[in-house]
Amino acid sequence: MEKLKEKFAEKALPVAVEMKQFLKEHGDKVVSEVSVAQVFGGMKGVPSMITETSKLDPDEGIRFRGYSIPELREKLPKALGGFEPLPEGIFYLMLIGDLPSENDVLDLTADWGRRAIVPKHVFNVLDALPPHSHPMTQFSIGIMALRTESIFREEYHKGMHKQDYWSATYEDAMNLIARVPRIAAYIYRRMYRADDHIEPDPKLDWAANLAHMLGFDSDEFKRLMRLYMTIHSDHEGGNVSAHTNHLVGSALSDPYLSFSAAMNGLAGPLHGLANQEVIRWIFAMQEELGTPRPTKDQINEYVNKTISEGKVIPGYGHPVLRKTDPRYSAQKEFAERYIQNDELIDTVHNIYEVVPPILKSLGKVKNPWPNVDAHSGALLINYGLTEYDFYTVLFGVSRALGCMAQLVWDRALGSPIERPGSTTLEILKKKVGAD
Ligand code: AMX
Repeated sequence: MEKLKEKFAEKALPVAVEMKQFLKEHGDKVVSEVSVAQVFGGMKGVPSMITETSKLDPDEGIRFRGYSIPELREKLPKALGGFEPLPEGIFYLMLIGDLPSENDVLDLTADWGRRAIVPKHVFNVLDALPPHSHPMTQFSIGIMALRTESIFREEYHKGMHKQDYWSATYEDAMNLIARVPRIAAYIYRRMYRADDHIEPDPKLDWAANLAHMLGFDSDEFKRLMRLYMTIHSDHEGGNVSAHTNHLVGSALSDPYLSFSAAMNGLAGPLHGLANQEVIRWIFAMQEELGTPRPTKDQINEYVNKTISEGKVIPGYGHPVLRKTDPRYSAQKEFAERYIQNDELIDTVHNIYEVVPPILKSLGKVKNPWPNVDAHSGALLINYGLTEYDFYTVLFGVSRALGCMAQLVWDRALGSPIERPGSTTLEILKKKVGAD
């Protein structure tokens, strides 16, 4: 068995035993009560699943196995001469629970490199789609086309013992992570670079290879991709994409089915598509105002107009967070370090000063602060990746790290099929004594 897989088994299998014992002893204890508002409000704040990879604090933001984003930017191994963490490191941390060594991430880069070959039929399937299909449609279909390679599906069909589910899931997870950058880059080059495709470079790390296959070979863009892939990878278990991945996986659908479904959730404008919507909204504002650098007063007016038209301000608000998203702050720091005098980035920072007071004044928005998507597009545009309807695919490539680490854990812990209860208005009325 390969080293990482062995390490995972050593870590996860005793946790599965511990969890069973914990359940036996404490299964009937009550951990929370559910209010009527939570039943109607998308189940927010109801603790109802186990996700070990990361935990979201409303005020502090995400912690991956206890480490905040600033801590990870310092502690995770970096590429030679690089400043940003290698996403291989965050995957290792999520999967194993400990910080990786330099060698651990080098091993992962090499392993994913070996697994990265995408079969020809996947490209044929993509080529059969109209070129104007949204990149997320193509991405989801590309992942489904890759399902022919599922080891879990094949082994299940052969009658695999349930104690081996995690092992087959691990193989699928690693193959999927290794292959999605190639699918993403293929979609990009097909749509925007006249089908002029670029082969992976086996000397490059996972994120740098993605940059290379997209056609962006500068060191700075590779740094951006390493940061981007690290910070978008996971946001605990309840967000739409991670939860979909977990839910679909709970039916023992293989990782390709689960992850493709997760990507369909990520493609919604209230979730991952917000990164394209932010840029679309800023461009529409610049066009309407006739300036690439609107003043704060002009932004104020445009924000109010957007709200009065019954639309949301993309990139602002969050179902859990109640402060500025540290993923926003990490990208702001990146911009301040590498990019000076950029009209779009300055506008993003001016929007940050204008939007929160307006959202607060509405009296109903629970979190007026920016989320990860408020900043990411402006950085990509700066480096020439201007085709903003592609942005959610980049988010999706990164999310493969978290979703796959979560799924391997799910199978190791023997997570059962998920089946929350639903109720009716009539039943609820009776329960609370309302006529
Ligand atoms: N602009 C305008 N109104 C907003 C708003 C925003 N950015 N965020 C929330 N509101 C409104 C809601 O639409 C809702 O209005 P309603 O009562 O009239 O329907 C009200 O404020 C209460 O909403 P909430 O409890 O604060 O938010 P939520 O948990 O229901 O939704 C989110 C969270 C992210 C969907 C919402 O803030 C939003 O639509 N933001 C813009 C889209 C966005 O940036 N999404 C990306 C999130 C991060 C990610 O997943 N990538």
